[in-house]
Amino acid sequence: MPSCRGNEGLDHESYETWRKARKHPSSARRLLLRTTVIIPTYNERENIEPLVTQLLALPVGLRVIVVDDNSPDGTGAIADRLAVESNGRVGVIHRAGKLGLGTAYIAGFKRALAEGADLICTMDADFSHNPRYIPAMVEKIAQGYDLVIGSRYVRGGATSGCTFDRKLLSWGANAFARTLLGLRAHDTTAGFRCYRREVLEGMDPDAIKASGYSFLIEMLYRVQRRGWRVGEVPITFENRRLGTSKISRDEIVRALGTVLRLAWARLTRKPI
Ligand SMILES: Nc1nc2c(ncn2[C@@H]2O[C@H](COP(=O)(O)OP(=O)(O)OP(=O)(O)O)[C@@H](O)[C@H]2O)c(=O)[nH]1
Ligand SMILES: [Mg+2]
Repeated sequence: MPSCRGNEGLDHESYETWRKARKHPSSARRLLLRTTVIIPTYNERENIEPLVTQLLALPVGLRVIVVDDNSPDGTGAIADRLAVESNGRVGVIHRAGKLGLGTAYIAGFKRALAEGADLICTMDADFSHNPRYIPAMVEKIAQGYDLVIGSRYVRGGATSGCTFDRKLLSWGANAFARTLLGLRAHDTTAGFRCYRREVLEGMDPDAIKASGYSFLIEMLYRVQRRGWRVGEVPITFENRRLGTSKISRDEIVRALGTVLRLAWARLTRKPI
């Protein structure tokens, strides 16, 4: 596809999305130009540079914010170097230690809002979430959605390279959260998301009690409760190839507790 020269990492569909957005200097284009991607990192030395490089190579003026929790493997120093080399397109938030995924997102949200981003995306550093899906997610926002999830569980979505146990855990967590909380989205635990600025502005992120992975479920629940429109774009989720997973048994138990707490609030119509 010669017309894709210089757009390495974009598949045909994503490229077409971008091309259309460029032809029509409409809301999609404006959003693509005002998008910040937040990447929380803890020990992602092998992944952070290729990921940031691919994001910056997308033919959209993305900004990237890495939120690093003083990774012992030196991820934060690599991110600092990328920031220097990026001509202001990469920012880094350094935190003192491993403070959890939820508060890492919150720190990134606050920075992105303060910088004036219109669209704030989040993704994992380990290539489970491929940057090539971002144009399609942004396009969906431009169609009128307020939160778009890169989803494994809608038609056209898939997982690749995951063990049976991992698939079962993910499927079980989703079924549990959807049933108890009445969530309409299919991939409720996905960290690959794009939020319209107004969604985050209307939310007090510090009020979110859940930390770690269950933050994602609580966030989605609050977004749906406030009546925002949630859409999903199919993605193939690829299991991490480099580095190690940070999911622990404690995180899983905490996520279970979060769903039960929110389900109780829903049952008793307590405002959250
Ligand atoms: N800043 C920060 N980032 C974190 C923390 N825990 C995990 N992360 C990052 O959050 C993202 C998701 O973590 P992963 O370990 O990939 O967890 P996962 O994707 O749910 O699990 P795997 O599929 O097994 O990799 C990655 O980019 C991690 O580096 C944390 O405490 N602080
Ligand atoms: Mg991962």
